[in-house]
Amino acid sequence: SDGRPWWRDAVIYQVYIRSFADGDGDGMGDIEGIRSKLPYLRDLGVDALWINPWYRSPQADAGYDVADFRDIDPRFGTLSDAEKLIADAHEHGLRIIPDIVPNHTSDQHRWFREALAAEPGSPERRRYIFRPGRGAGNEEPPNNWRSVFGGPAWTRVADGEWYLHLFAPEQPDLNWSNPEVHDEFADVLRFWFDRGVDGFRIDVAHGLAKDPALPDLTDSPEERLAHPHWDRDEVHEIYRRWRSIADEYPGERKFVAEAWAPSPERLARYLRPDGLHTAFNFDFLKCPWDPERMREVVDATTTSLSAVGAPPTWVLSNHDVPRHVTRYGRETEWVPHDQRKLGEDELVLDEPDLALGTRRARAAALLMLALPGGAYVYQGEELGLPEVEDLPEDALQDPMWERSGRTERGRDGCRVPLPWSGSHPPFGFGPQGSTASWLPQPPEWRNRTAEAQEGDANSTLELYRAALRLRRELDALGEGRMSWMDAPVGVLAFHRDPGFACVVNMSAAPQPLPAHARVLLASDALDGDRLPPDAAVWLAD
Ligand code: TEU
Repeated sequence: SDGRPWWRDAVIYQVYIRSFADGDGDGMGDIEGIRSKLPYLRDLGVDALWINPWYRSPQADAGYDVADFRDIDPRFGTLSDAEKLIADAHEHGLRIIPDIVPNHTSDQHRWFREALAAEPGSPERRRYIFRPGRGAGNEEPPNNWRSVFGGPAWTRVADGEWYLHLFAPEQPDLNWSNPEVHDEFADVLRFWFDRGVDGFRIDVAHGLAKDPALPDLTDSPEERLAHPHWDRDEVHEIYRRWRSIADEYPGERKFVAEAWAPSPERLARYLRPDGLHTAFNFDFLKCPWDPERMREVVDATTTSLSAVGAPPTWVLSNHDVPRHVTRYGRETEWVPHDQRKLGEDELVLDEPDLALGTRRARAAALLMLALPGGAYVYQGEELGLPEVEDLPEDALQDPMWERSGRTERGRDGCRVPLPWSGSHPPFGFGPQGSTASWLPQPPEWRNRTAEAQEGDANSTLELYRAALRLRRELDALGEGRMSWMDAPVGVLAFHRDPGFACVVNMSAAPQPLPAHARVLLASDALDGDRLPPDAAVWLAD
């Protein structure tokens, strides 16, 4: 590399800790499991691991309800296990980026227990957002805000006050107009930077600031850009302080924001030399398999982010959305449940064509890894895993299932424990002899284990390995300039300097490849010298 910061084009692998690998046989992944797979991750060729919340937590929302930001949940290990993992990962050339959850705590956090025990108006209550209710006897919530998981965003406590929770009632929102909250998180960041972490993924980065007047939501067009609790101006002040803390440390520590911004321009506001380094590009994730829209997303992303000097990122899946093998195998476009228009509450889903979805997912991997900037790989996407859509109802654990009144099955289908080896569940998820896995795995995953794919040149695992190897070798795939090439309708083709091209065929017919180009890697067998539909190639040109 030419001395540019590592995070500008890093490939970051998302470890959903409870479903990655189970070191102690309790059916839930843990730090020891991650440690045992470091050679696998190094051989895959990623640069860093983002690890979902590992803090002490009652697990009401799979760890996004944090009871102690300075300790590890006993289900996952101990603080010294985490320190050992950070050191071992660094030995393997892998950086570690834990999740941080600043929008809310667990209702079991010391602060919230103190708030409940204290008087209305007390300093303990002012760490959260407590308000009297409406109506003569306080019996109505203070406003009409809704929880992302369904139901009102307010819960009433014994003395009649209500507290705000944009997510589950077990996740009370912190009050970011209180300086004590700022100081606490500054200290938590230092706690982990001192222990060697290379950055943080910031949960709900767009949600921390609330309009102090707590006005009702009106669904008016103005509200989109001046929303009472999403993407408000005040959040940027918070991240300026966080950036200055990160910059106190050597080694380019970095932040990635989980911010669902209404436009790429609004997303760019998080990304400044004195703000955050990167943010997930959810426009790319949400884009259906459509060449015009895909090209628009790539253009809008690169234009608005280069205007602020930030690298784009590309992400296809994570632990909150249906896996993209399944999304791309459907006619119906996937829309996040809280972004559906009124009356569209329930998506009517067609049966996915998983063979089609798999071909597209492989092509999408080559597209994503050839674009300028950084990329995220969600655990299991390198194995080509589809969404598990037939989990039995009594196995579902996502709070969204109950909170939505059982209308949203929730996010468990993308969180099923990984299949590593063997011919039947739990597919080597735990240690020798263990039969436990916190969600059941489909028996047909026997063909998708890491073991079954290793060494099979046609497997998705080997496609990812080959792509990541080339990405490290080719200068063009760092910050090499990108330019679109002329291409037939339905084909995305772009050049990266020097001497590299990527062609993605999103049309229904086989397409000729540019003359004189040498194929470096293909997501599918070529049809003579033509690129079949739903396939992509990397070329030396
Ligand atoms: O997700 C945030 C989240 O779900 C919303 O902010 C977002 O608006 C919506 O999904 C998009 O339509 C994060 C975590 O990734 C998730 O797992 C947690 O449940 C949630 O925060 C609460 O901490």
